[in-house]
Amino acid sequence: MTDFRKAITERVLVLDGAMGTLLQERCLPPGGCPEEMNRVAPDAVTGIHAEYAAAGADILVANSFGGNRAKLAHYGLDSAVDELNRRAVELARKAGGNQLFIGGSVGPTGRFVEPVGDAGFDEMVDIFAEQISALAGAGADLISFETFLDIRELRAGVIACRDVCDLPIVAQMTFDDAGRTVLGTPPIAAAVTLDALQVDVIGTNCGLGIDGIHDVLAQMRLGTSRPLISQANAGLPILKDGQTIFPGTPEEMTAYHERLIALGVRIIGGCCGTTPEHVRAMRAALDHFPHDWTPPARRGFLSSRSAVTEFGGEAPCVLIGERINPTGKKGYTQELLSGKTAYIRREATAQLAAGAQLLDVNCGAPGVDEVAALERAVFAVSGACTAPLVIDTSDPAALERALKATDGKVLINSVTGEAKSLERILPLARRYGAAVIGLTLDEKGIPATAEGRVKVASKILDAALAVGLPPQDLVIDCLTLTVSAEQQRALETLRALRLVRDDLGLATALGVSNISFGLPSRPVLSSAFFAMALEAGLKAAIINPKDERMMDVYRSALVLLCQDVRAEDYIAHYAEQTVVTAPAVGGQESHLDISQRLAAAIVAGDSEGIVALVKDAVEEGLDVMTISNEGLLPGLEEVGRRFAANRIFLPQVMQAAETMQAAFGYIKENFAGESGPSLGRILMATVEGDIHDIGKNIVCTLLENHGFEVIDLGKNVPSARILEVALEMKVDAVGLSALMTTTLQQMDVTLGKLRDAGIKVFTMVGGAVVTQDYADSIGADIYARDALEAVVKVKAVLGH
Ligand code: THG
Repeated sequence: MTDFRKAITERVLVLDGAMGTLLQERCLPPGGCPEEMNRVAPDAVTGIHAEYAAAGADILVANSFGGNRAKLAHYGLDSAVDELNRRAVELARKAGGNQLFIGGSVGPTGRFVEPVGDAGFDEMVDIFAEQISALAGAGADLISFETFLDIRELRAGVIACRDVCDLPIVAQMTFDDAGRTVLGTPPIAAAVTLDALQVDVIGTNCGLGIDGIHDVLAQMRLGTSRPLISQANAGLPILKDGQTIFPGTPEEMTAYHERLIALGVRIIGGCCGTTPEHVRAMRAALDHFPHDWTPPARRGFLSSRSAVTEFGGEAPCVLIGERINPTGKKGYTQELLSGKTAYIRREATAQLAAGAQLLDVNCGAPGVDEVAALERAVFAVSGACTAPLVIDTSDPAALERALKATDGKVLINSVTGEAKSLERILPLARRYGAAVIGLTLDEKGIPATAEGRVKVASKILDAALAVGLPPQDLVIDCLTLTVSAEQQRALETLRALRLVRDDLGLATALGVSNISFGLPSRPVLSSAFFAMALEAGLKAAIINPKDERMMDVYRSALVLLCQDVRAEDYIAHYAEQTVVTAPAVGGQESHLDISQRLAAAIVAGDSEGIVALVKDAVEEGLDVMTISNEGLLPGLEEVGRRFAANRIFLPQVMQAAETMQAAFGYIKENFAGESGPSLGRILMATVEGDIHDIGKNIVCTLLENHGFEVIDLGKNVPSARILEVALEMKVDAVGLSALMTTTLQQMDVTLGKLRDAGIKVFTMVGGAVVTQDYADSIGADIYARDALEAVVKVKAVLGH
């Protein structure tokens, strides 16, 4: 059989259609375990594979999607991981023989990685490694990650896969019609992160019809030069006579083939609702087009969970905020020693507001446990903002912990030309999918001349290429030394910038403000050096963006270097501004009244400081109703507005909710009975057969924060139980959640039973696959597309 990696360069392959929906029609009982069918109904599984093979599929995907230990545990099958995954591959192989490629399917665990959830990163890697070992051991030709919503969980999966085998990796996430995963990752950020992990094929499955999938892939193409995969649903599900129907016809699904091929899609398959009939049509349609595709040039990007920043190449110099660094900062050093994160979160947002695009995170100070501190800092910065990170440490152990804690593709700061450093750091960059700054110094120190530094840079480049890092992911720091010591070295640094760019073709970085150590009026000198370095082609500047002199130079230089086209950014910034005022320093919040400070703390997610603020408010004579209605709730409403405007994402909302809970926890404990009457009692549940509950849990938290009493029945809840509790507890509303198309009907069933029993309550439905149309069709009172909308709508009917 030909090699899979070679095959996708030669032609576009057809991957099969849905497994789950067909199993349900044929053998899978409601709420049953799909992977168990590999044991109890092997002929049905092989039969489905055989139909896809006959329809012309090149790749058959084994029935192993939920075959990880965490998922199988819901059915008491966690000890059968090896058996069920092996059988999955064997059954597909039986139908496909050696002519077809067999893909091992790997889906999410249903758990979330800390700090969002309770699963450790290493634990996640372990769970995936167990499943993938079984799939690889049984002879799978590739591993296909499908339907991931959490980029960090997918990172763990890919890393696990690389640990246990060298099979080709296909990595797919699922996006909603607003263009993000449920956890806030847009297609381009997913593409950048997965590209850095060096998977073979990047793409998307499920969630959308072919038109939406095409748009997602067009976005992904901007962030990667790798082959793409398309697996659309057969349209969006509609409900007809109590059955979920996927209305997409084979013709609709093939209408995008030409555009997909032009984008570099090298595998076309289908997700929910796609049948052998669709696959036959996809195969036939492919014969109408040439399959040639030339990958675009690779560009340099960094990513966070929710955003990307381009660097190097044609992109203008990026600004890296330097202020999360204890050098010369007593307050921050103190905070590092005490394990707190308020300074970090405040400086993260302040530096971005001032114009930084990336944030350097440095926790190295005497007496600080850097391994723990750096992880804490990464979580804190990721929770407070959406900027990609630069991890600044010389401790490899701290670096590795931080690399596990990050959500995207970070820049490692740094490796040196010393053999020991190259050996330790570069493999970490490769394994965790990071770019890296190379410092031009080696065992002999910093070369005095520009030529000497280029020589070290060249050695770092060779070592990077040898471990498989692409040159776009290496940035050379030509090293700024203070001009007060050896004056002529500043010129050597500037010369080195040009040589590294012209002779090695690499991007360059500098810690610009080092230039002025030991001299008065440091910003004057630093900003002049900055201007010269920008002209010499500097691509990444580590600076203090709150220093207006530096920002003035930066904005001006971009105009002069033709990188701010038509001076648009310059004009936007300076047109209105006649007098340049100094930026506010420290204690900016002191002029706000206490209610505004409470609201600001909720928005900032300051879960550590909120209780002290509530105490201050009580001391100022505010009663708890006022604290809640004029401080905390307006803060949460602002969070809602920012979320709706795509300015913040789910992790930030959760951090705000946690802050809210800390405040209410304190109030409940100390002022029982004073916080006012409950706004209503709401029963919440994920319906039977569905084991997803992150969305529902967020709704519960926010409803509680807004003064409702919530009875949370958890996940996989039978309709009879919902009925019983609704009656017994006299609830005012029932909220139901479902994340899978296969469990949607349970909503209809449950609402029907409530009506039949004559229980009059407001009903609310939500979840990834639920739409307003569906909610209307089953007679639900409220449809909410996210947790904040749920709160607004419930308040409108129950709250006063
Ligand atoms: N190259 C690379 N990384 C680096 C540096 C570099 N990381 C660290 C450093 N150099 C860049 N970061 C800083 C951070 C702080 C200061 C300078 C560079 C600084 N601090 C003031 C002091 O020490 O007096 C305090 C100023 C304040 O309070 O804000 O100047 O070269 N790759």
